[in-house]
Formats: sequence, structure tokens, C-alpha cells
Amino acid sequence: MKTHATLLLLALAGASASAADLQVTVATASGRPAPDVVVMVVPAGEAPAATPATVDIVQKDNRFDPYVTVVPAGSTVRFVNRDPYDHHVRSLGSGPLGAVPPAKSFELRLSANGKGKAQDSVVFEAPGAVTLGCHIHGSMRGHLFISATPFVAVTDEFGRATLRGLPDGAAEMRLWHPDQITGQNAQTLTLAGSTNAKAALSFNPPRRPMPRKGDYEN
Ligand SMILES: [Cu+2]
Repeated sequence: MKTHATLLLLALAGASASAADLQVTVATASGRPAPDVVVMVVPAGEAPAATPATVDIVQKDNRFDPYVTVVPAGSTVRFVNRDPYDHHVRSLGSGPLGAVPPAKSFELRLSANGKGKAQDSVVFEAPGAVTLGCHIHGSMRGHLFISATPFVAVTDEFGRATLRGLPDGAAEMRLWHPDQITGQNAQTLTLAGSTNAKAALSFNPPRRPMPRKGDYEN
């Protein structure tokens, strides 16, 4: 019986070697942990198409939560107003001075107190970035990144992200940050089972913008 159990464990270990997890740690140019970085891995061979998902972005206390959201192309994003006043969510350009047009343009009036829809959905087909703003509260900012590759994640406060189920072999790792002025350097990886990787931004991002106090009352 013991032998059978051992064989089963070996079989499971063999199966997992072809679907690696990659733990990435991203630093700023000066070596601090970099949160809010989108980490993408593009395998050299044929990658499976991204599976669309349905993801919520909540408006609460004049913030978009999460601040940075990543979804595979074709996904549905539900914008949910949890404040007791209206938000008028809209797409803005990304990059320096908002010069890069949004991957999709939209605006949604999200009401409070049952006077209208408190949530609404948008489908994002084209890969790219959308900066999220609000017509009513000028300081509200969030970011949505629509990914062509299914292997994508956002770094946490420690600059860490975990990408799961990667195929073994050569792959390119790319970074995107909402405050980048130029594209970040890509890096080539050889994936063989679960592995770790380090990466660095070419700049030091500013702190996340905070909502202005005066914006709360409406
Ligand atoms: Cu608002």
C-alpha cells in the first residue's frame, strides 16, 4: 500500500512540472517594493487564449477598489457604487498626460439610494489600458488593464505577484505601471517547474493619489 501511495505522489509531481507557478518580485528603480505593477508572461510557444472573467470594481469612499485591476481580454467588469451618493464613472486616456486613448471609451451614471442603477457592466474586448475617473469627483482615479495573455497578475504592497499554470519553456516577462512614461524593459525567462523571478521598473512611481476631503460630500 505504501508503494502505491509513493507512486501516486510521483505522478502528481510529474503532472505539476508542466504547469509552473511563477513568483515575481518587482522593485522600483531605487530598489523599493513596487506595488500596482501589472506583470505579464508571454510564452514563446502557442499560449492558450485568455479565458474571460467577470470582475467587480467597487466605488467606495471616493476610491476605486482595487486601485489597479487586470482582466483577460473579453472580460466583463461590473462597476459597483457602494457610496451613499452618485458616481459618474468614465474612461480616460492613460500614460503621460492621458495621451494614450483608453482601450474602450464608456461612461456610467451610478446612482445611490435606489434612484437608479447602483451598478453597471462593461465588456472589454481590446487589450490595453483604461484610466478610470469620475465626472463628479475629479480626484477619483483607478486603472484597468486588459491583457492579451492569460498569464497576468498585479503586484501587492510588497511588490509580489504570483502567476499560475504557466507552460514550461522560454517566455517573455513584461511589466506595465499606470504612471510609466515609457515602456518597461522586457526580460526573457526559462520556465521549468515553479520558479521565482525578479524585475525592476525603470523609474520611481509617485505615491498612490489620495481622494480629496472636499470630494466626499455630494
Ligand atoms: Cu464619483
